[in-house]
This record gives sequence, C-alpha cells and structure tokens, in this order.
Amino acid sequence: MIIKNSISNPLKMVVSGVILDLDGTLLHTDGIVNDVLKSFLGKYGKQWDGREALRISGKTPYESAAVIIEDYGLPCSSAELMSQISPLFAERWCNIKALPGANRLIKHFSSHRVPIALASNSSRENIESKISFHPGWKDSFSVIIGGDEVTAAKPSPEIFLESAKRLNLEPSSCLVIEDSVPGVAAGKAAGMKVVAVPSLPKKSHLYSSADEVINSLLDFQPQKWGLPPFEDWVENTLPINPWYIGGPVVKGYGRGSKVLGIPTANLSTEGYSDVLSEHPSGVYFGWAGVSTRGIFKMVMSIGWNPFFDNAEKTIEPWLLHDFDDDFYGEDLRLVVVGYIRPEANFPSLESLIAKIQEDGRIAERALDLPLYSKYRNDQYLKQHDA
Ligand code: ADP
Ligand code: RBF
Ligand code: MG
Repeated sequence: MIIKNSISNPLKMVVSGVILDLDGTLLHTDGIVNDVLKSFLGKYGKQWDGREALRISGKTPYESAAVIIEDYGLPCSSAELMSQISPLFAERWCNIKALPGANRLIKHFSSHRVPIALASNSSRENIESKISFHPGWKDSFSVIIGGDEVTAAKPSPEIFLESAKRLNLEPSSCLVIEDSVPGVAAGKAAGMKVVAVPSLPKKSHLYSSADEVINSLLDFQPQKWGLPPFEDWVENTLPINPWYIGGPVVKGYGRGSKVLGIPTANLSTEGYSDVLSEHPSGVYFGWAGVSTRGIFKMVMSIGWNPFFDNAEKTIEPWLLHDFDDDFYGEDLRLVVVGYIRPEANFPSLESLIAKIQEDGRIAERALDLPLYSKYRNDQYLKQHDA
C-alpha cells in the first residue's frame, strides 16, 4: 500500500463525498469481457489474448472497439463491431458479480449518509441495466453519470467534475475510487483524491499518480479520508460471504515450506479460473476437509506471492494441524469464511515466516468464534465424490 499524502497534514485527507467507477471497481466485468471477446474474435479466426485487457481498461466501448479492430486487423468499422458485440454483452449483464467488498462499501456509505456518485465511461443506459441486478445499488447513488452524458470520456476530468457539481461538492472534497489508469488520471486532473484498486495484477507501478493504491475494496479504509470507519472487523478478521473451492492436492513450487514449518497443500486450480479471478489475492482463512482425514482449521494465501513473484495465481492453504504424512492427490475441500490482509512483500524470509505464523494464530483464534465455527459442519467439506 502506498500512501503519498503526509499523515502530518491530516486535513488534506478529508473528503465529504465519494465518486465510484463501475466496471472493474464495483463489478467483476473482466471475466465477461474476456468471454465475449474470445467468442467474438473466434468468428474471425482470431484468438483473444488476455494481455490486451490493459489496452481497453477504462476506455469507452467505442474506444475499445477501435483498439480491437486495430490490434486484430479486423475488416469492419468500430460501429459495426459495436453493433455485433453489444447484444453479446447485454445478455451477460445479469451475471456480472459484485466484486468482493463492493456491496459492503455501498451499504457503509449509504448508512452513514456519505454522498456517493457513480461515474462510468459506459453509457448511462448500460450502467442502469448492469446495476439493476444488484439490489439497493441504484438508490444508494445520489448521482449517476455515463460516458454518453459528457463531451469527453476519462481520462478527461469532465465526468468527475460534473459528478462533484451534482453532488454539490468542491472537487477537492471528493474521493475517486478507480481501477483503471485513465480513470485515475481523470480523477487527479479533476483535483480530487484518488484511491486506485487495479483490476490487473502486478500493474501497480502504472498507478503512481494515485494518492493510494490498494489491492481490493476489502482493504479500503474510509477513516484515512476522514470518513466513518468500517465496524465489521472482528479480532483482526473480516467476515466475508463464504465461498467454496476444492480439488486434488498438487505439487507446489517445492520451496521447502515444510522445512520452514509452513507446508501448504496447493490446490489444482483447473476448472476454477472464475473463482480464482473473482477473489482478490490476499490472506484468507476457513475450514478444510481432507477426504480420509477429517476437517481442520486452515489459513491460506491466494495470489502471486510477491516475495517469490510467482507467474501463476495459486491457492495455498496451510492446515493448522500436524500430519504424520503427506496427502498429495487427495481431495481437499475448502470453505473460505474470512479475510485477514493483502499479500505483501517482505525484506527477509524470516519476516515473511513471522507474518504467516501470525496469520495462523489469528485464524486459529477466530475460527472458534460462532460466526466462523458454524461452517465447520458445512456439507461441502464432507462430499468427497470428485
Ligand atoms: P509443495 O511445494 O509441493 O506444496 P510443501 O512443502 O508446501 O510442498 O508441502 C505441502 C504438502 O505437505 C501438502 O501437499 C501436504 O501433502 C503435506 N502437508 C503436511 N502437513 C500439512 C499441513 N499442515 N498443511 C498443508 N499441507 C501439509
Ligand atoms: N507470500 C508472500 O510473498 N507474501 C505474503 O504476504 C504471503 N502470505 C502468506 C500467508 C499464508 C497464511 C500462507 C500459508 C502463505 C503466504 N505466502 C505469502 C506464501 C508463501 O510465500 C509460500 O507459501 C511459500 O512457499 C512459503 O515458504
Ligand atoms: Mg505448498
């Protein structure tokens, strides 16, 4: 996490309202964009390369269309591409999930009467359709503005300046939360505070103009901006909507974590790419069922292990129990019930290990709370019929 504003100047940090971006910030749109572009480009005999995602992130639909036509040398105009692709997107909107922490954030601002605006490069009509599938969202925003309601899209500051005006706030009293590089640029150009929540991994260096870069909305701290703090953390843990993942235990990177006292039973992520991309990297905890052995407390990391800078996003649960032997190949089922912290880098292996040990103690204690212990009996942990 990067904080550029000086703590010694707290008044600079105080805001009265928040302007939120939609796609990639509140909604997990990436998966759908990937699916649609993959099937669309397939028809032209081309293959969608996920790496293009950064080139269209934060762009208007029309700008994105132009980028795709150019990069793939498609024999059509932007308008033609848009008319072919729009229906493919429209039929998927009912399935776009809220990003972890989005509902919590919107409810928090609503209940504390913090005025919020929604400002997206997407058209007003599309914004309305997308949010209609998320109960309570529409009424929580005092202002909603689409890219078609201003003359210049982000990175122009116009959409944010117009949002501030309609919120009756000075730009300097507004905080923008954005996942895209053009969105961050627009917020800064508008003279606002900006928190970046990059939706693409390992790209935080592109967001250096933001006042703070956080890993996911779960890490947002309203009190840093003079707003009411969240009150839902319990003993250093954040309860989340439980989610489930399971499969055979596979070989990990073999870094001798057992030697370090922290064996992690890596899960095969095959068939779980959606679950994996939906959940921000970080340290989570919950319950683990191992087919022949029983149910155990576990704490896990999801992500790229910044200390080792892995190429793949992995899921590595450490079961808080001493086993006599290994269980490679066995079916492992997890119910993930809470969040502890974002993944971090560390100056030494010792400090990484000390932090993981602390995560273990936090999880060990928290899992005895009724709030979390009830999931020990979840049927999913026992169904080893895969
Ligand atoms: P790898 O790099 O292959 O994951 P590790 O050193 O992390 O190697 O060891 C993980 C393996 O150790 C697991 O796959 C599992 O079979 C075994 N194991 C033994 N005790 C535990 C435990 N408490 N938690 C997780 N895995 C354990
Ligand atoms: N790796 C990191 O680089 N940064 C982390 O913050 C981090 N946190 C972890 C937390 C837990 C609970 C576990 C089990 C692992 C974590 N790891 C992290 C992964 C660690 O680097 C990996 O398991 C090594 O292989 C352990 O030696
Ligand atoms: Mg491992």
